[in-house]
Amino acid sequence: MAQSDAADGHEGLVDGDVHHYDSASEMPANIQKYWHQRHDLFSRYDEGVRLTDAAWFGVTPEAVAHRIAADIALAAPPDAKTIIDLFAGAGGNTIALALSGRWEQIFAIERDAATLECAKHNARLYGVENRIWFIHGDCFDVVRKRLKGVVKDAVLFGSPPWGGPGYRDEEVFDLLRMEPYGIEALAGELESLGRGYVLYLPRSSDLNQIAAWKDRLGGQEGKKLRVTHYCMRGASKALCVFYGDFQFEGT
Ligand code: MGP
Repeated sequence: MAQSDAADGHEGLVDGDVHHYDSASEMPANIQKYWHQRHDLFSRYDEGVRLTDAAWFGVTPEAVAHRIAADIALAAPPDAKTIIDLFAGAGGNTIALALSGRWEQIFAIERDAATLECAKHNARLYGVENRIWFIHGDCFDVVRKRLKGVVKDAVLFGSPPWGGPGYRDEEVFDLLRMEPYGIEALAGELESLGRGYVLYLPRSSDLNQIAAWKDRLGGQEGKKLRVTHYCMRGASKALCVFYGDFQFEGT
């Protein structure tokens, strides 16, 4: 599919910062390593999936996004009807949450306008655009102001920026150093907002920091906190921590 505009020197350019690349050689060098993962990230990539260059780093692979969406659907309080994707990015998680069919209302918040355009476009490709309310803005502002009326009964999903792929340099990742929101800042912003929170964090995250956060965001009273590694081809891609009002089989 030719969606490139080589004439102005930006191959793969759709509009502004939005791209659909047709080959690795069109991509900036720092993201070329993701070219071979494109069908893991979006199985329908070849149909015209769009991404900003920055979004490639943080997309949840489609199979992982589906598994997370299924796990949230099962464990969420049965009367919770709304889910809010706080950092929607190019839409990987939001699309999977919509395809799960579990939610009456899905909000997808993204503060970068070009990335939000990608999410909308990709949701359209996957046939779920009309099931998602896309909101441009800072997620904490949006949940406190525009979504004030719904957030208290909602489940919040967050796949925040981790500060780039450099997180891999540390054996145990210090969640205080996530950028731009460290775990303390996230906790402060989210505290007491929703029914439950699911956070997608580096596979090497410091579990002591995750546990320490439990008191502020709510763990299941007297129970262990649920942390799930999501793997592909036998290796963890990332982990999710479930805070708040979730029920898991056997717990
Ligand atoms: P990765 O560490 O860049 O590894 O991302 P990669 O290249 O997929 O290869 P691997 O074989 O070492 O796993 C691993 C996963 O982490 C990606 O699939 C993304 O889902 C996720 N991820 C990576 N980064 C840098 C971010 C980020 O900043 N934010 C979020 N939310 N997810 C990220």
